[in-house]
Amino acid sequence: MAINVEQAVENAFKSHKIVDIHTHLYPASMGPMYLAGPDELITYHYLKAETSRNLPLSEVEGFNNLPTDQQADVVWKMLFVGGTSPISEAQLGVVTVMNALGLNPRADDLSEFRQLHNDMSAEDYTDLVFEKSGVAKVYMTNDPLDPSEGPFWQNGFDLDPRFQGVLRLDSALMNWPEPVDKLKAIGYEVETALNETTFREIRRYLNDWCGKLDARYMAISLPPDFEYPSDDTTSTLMKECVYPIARDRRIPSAMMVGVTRQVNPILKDGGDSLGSWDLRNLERIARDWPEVNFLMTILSREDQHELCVTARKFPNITPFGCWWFLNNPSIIQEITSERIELLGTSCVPQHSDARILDQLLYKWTHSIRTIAPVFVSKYSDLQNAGWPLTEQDIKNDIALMFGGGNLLD
Ligand code: FIX
Ligand code: ZN
Repeated sequence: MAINVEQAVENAFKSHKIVDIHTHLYPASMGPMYLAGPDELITYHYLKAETSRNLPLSEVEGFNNLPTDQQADVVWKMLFVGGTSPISEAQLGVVTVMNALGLNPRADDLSEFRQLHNDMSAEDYTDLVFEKSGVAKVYMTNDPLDPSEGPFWQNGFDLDPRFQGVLRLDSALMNWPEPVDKLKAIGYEVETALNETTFREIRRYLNDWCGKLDARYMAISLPPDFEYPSDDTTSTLMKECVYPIARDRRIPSAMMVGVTRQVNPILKDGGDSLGSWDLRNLERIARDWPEVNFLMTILSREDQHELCVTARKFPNITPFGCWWFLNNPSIIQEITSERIELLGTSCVPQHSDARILDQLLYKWTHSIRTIAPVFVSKYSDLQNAGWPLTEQDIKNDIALMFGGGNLLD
């Protein structure tokens, strides 16, 4: 008996609570790390970059140095009130969020949004956003060396179980020996030299903090010229420390490759860009470390098909998400199609990369609006090929790919 595939896919997404495996979200109990509400949402660095394109060049630096609330007023005026229609993905996202909260997206200012947010406790706002977004859990981006975040983990705090830990390694490993003082300040006797003492102390740092965070995986973002093997310091530390600990602890090593940091520092957190990565490096990493599950997200659109093929060659590579500049409907559709065609269900189609809690209200509705039709097409092909498809089949697959669970195998 043929099923209504479109309805079945819609039901599967409606009945599944998403596990969002890469975000920069933190619970309200982490104080300044918790970002939510209109002023943070409107000053998301995507929107600041788009506003900067609409300002006179002479005003861009000043705008990017304004206090958040003043910046939000400028963004609102430039991109939503006085400008053309807000049809970029980041602009559309704000409209989706305001609609979900019952707010008027064509308001002249942010007063209504600010009032709604100020009238609610952070805990109630968090409950509202999780309820409306269909998200069950979010994986954080945790850096014990961050001066704002570290004290929370050192002193202890009440962690909302909807927020799960991920050990982020950029500040501990990159641009060596810059991390030496920060690591020594919290008790790891690393040395400037990349010697066995340093390797041993960094492995201790990884073990200690994967434990403290109950880390779902270890993550690092890497530039497009990251090479392996190489005597580059980051590559050496990945080989001597991260991959062995990932193997021994049986947790994934996530690599997010292709980011070129601060190509335009005037834009601050909006100043990063991208470049293509030579995936021969990934072949060598996956071959050398067959027991490590490599969660891979790569920033260049041009590398996506090759990532799928490389994942076919090495079962320990799991592509995840449509990262950053790829998180746009036209590219999400293309990437998801080629992943399903080449990898079936052995991938994690999406993550939100949300930085502000409110973004959960648009990043997933926008993604599922684009991803669901891909699954409708594939399941329709399956049913038309003669497979007696059931609704439960589709529910099981969606739960696997959007549930975080297969990462822990
Ligand atoms: O390295 C990362 O985790 C990136 O996602 C961020 O650095 C970036 O600013 C971002 O949030 C992109 O969406
Ligand atoms: Zn991120």
